[in-house]
Amino acid sequence: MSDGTLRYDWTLAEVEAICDLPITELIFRAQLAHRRYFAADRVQGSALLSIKTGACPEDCTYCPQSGHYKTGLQREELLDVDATLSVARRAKNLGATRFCMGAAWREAPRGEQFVRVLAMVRGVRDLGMEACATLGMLTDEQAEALAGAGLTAYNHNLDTSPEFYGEIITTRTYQDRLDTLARVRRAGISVCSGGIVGMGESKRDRLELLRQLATQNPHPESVPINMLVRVEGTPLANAAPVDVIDYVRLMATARILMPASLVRLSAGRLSLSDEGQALCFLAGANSIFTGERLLTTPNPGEDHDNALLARLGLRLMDEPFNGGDPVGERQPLATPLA
Ligand code: SAM
Ligand code: DTB
Ligand code: SF4
Repeated sequence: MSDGTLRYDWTLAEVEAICDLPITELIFRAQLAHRRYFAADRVQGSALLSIKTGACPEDCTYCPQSGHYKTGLQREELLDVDATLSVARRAKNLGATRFCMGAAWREAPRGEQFVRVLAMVRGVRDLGMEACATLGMLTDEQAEALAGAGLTAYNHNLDTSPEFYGEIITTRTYQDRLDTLARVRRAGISVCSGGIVGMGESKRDRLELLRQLATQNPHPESVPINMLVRVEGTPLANAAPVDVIDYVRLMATARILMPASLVRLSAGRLSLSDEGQALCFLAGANSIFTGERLLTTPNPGEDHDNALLARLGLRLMDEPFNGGDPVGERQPLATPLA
């Protein structure tokens, strides 16, 4: 089925067959794949900051920052560079090696605001951290400018399957997302792209999302699997909770399909028990968002996470992954198993 060799030609039937394996076999295979590319006791700490908050023109039904819904969120214009870098510095001191700046834009702006974001990127890199940004759609020129400023990765999620996408967002298309991802890749920036579960999508939609990601060549270097954070005022405020075992199966499937990528246990950890999170790590998840806030919603925070990692005998990575280089060498292999 897969021994951790990189493949880009997965069929949906193959993806389904992996996801449906007996859980013991599924986790075992995910572990084999994981250990070919990563140290199994290490998890990357990645910190998030919303650098521009709310009033977004897009209508993503999951998102508290969409201007289409009344979520009571305090809007905020683009932060200044110093404020951003002081948050990055604090995050670094608390163990994060990656800093992701998120903005509630449909597309990255032009002019002074974009220049300010470039300065933020340079500043984060100067701190010795990986710099990630998620600013909406990009032009080729913007992608090249971000690459020139040293941006390590660009986050742009496909969110779900092409078939379900129109149920979630009507103000842009799946193809728009793929086009921006292609621009990011062409500019030599590493790709962070994943999705959300818990929006009313079917199992097939979830697996098709993974297939979309895993048939890109190269694979996205980073794959965040968010569990929907249900926010009052959004159309998905009352969506049904996600079955934790289904979520774990998805993590393991992502790990097997894209063995060399960071699979991120991302938004939604407050809905998971410590045991649920432990299962996600067993399934091959190897990153968490650190700190008490995601972009606009709460996250477990340092004290809880330190206790959890200690209980599990896991440690945060202490070096930027890839040495912070866009698409450089992968982290040295953990002890090969076979
Ligand atoms: N506006 C840019 C965009 O959409 O690409 C960047 C910021 S946007 C908040 C980044 C990602 O956060 C979205 O693609 C979505 O996958 C995720 N996200 C937003 N709201 C979420 C929620 N309530 N629960 C889980 N993930 C969420
Ligand atoms: C991603 O996939 N998850 C992060 C990051 N990329 C930017 C964002 C999660 C946002 C959760 C809702 C919020 O806090 O606003
Ligand atoms: Fe805007 Fe991004 Fe939220 Fe969609 S997910 S409403 S594009 S901030």
